[in-house]
Amino acid sequence: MASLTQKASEVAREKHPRKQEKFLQYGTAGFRTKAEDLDHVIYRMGLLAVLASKARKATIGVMITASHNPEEDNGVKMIDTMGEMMPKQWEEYSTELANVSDEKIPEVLEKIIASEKIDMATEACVSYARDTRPSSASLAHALMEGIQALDGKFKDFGLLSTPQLHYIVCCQNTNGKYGAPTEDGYYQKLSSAFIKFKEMGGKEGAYQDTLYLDAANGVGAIKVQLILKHLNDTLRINLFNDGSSGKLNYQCGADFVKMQQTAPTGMTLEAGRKCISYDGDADRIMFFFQDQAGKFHMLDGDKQAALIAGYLQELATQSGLSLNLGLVQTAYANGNSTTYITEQMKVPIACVPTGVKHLHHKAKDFDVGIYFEANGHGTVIFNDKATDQILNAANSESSAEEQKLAAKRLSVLMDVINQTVGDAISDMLVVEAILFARGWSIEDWDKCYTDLPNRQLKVKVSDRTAITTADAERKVVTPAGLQGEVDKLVAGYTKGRSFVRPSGTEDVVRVYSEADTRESADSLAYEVGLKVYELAVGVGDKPVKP
Ligand code: G16
Repeated sequence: MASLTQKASEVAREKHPRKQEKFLQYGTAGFRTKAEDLDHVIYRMGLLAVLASKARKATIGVMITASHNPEEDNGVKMIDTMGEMMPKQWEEYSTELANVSDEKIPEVLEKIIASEKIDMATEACVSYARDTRPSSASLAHALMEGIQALDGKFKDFGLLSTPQLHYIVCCQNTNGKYGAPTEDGYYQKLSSAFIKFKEMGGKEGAYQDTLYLDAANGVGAIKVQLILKHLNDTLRINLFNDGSSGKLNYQCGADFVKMQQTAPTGMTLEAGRKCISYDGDADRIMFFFQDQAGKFHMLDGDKQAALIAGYLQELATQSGLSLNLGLVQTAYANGNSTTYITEQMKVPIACVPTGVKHLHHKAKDFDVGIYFEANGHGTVIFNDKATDQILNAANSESSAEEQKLAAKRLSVLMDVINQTVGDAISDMLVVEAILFARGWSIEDWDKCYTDLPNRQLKVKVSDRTAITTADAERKVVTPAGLQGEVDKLVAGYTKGRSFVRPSGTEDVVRVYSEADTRESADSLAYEVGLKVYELAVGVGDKPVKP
């Protein structure tokens, strides 16, 4: 064992040395920073993935992407055996391993081997993929060299969307029970379920099967064209920002649309057109349209959650099933979405900190757990009880026709959903399936509730880790006094709400605010942003008055 970990250190020194002392933290979605600072980190993630695979006696996934971040950034995250995020202790191992000197690599590896009681004779297999960033291919090579240094086996899936790799890892570790562990298997599963769902018929209405897609100049542009080939004209897509000219995520993509509350560049809006934006690695989706009066409407993760939860709840009731269905949100959820979902739909809501791992984990408390971040990242997970009940009801000879049809719809929709993680392609199909079933246009869907005006700001500070939070990020703990200031400011606005938290993917502090009017939401965000700047040692430009 010692000779193997020594070899890992030698390869590091020769080929992937740690060139600077900058501390890097495994954050909300793995490591994210400038691509040029990542070579040694990704090599080391190759080493760690081998240990994780041996510890789990199963395949581990590694995705190279910085998702919504600018093209110059890159990142890496590990995917656990069922396609989920890695547990906390593995995040801590990642951070420790990423920050030691090349010479100390054997020491850290051996400590992990001992803590996890890893049998080094166990075979290891790592599946990995990358996004379309220019830096991703060479970083994938560094990862592969890390895997090889510890004698691990690997499967390189080349370019994939992040959720496709999550899906494949889950399929690999369930011996194909969740689907065929290939990219083609993913298209087959989702598309055949979508076609089947449409064959069951929908209500007459204003539904249209045409979408206008801003693919953020990312991997989603390539992958959506592949799934379209399997969809047999059940969906039409006009593609924009397909990567042929524009820059990744630059003035386009789901994060841009959500943050700026406007259409992406490179796409012309026309009244009634149903538009969508993916982010750079296609794990988030935003819907939007322009109305007849020229006003922009955005249907974010909260509205997608409301649509999906409402329909699933209806089908569960019609099927006569007794399922505990719930929704998980974060502090970013619009106040009016929370009110609508709890008071009108009567669906229970849980609030957790930002990050898929928190939402996914909490969603497991329900038989049918729907989770969505307002930024458009979300999915639905069905536990074994729900899955069995739905499949039994769909195949039952005794139940009434209407009951059986509802259960069949549920069972087919389950296969359109990528339950492993939020997935722009899968979510697009799920939303389209529901709109088709209801006979709804995007305007019909939008009417369920009206968002409270809201604003997000980024504030640069000298050390964002100085900001700590509690109560699912709704309260600031440090710096002392900041929460009191936020409370005072919020008290001055009707329906005011605001919170502050350090980003886990960018070197900024995020400020969220909402209030009864656009002007108030903007002004509250500005005032809170200024307090953050003053009390948390802001750097660079101060927040600008709206
Ligand atoms: C990642 C995470 C999301 C999170 C987002 C922003 O998204 O997967 O859960 O909401 O980062 O995180 P933060 O506010 O901490 O920067 P993505 O799409 O970039 O992978």
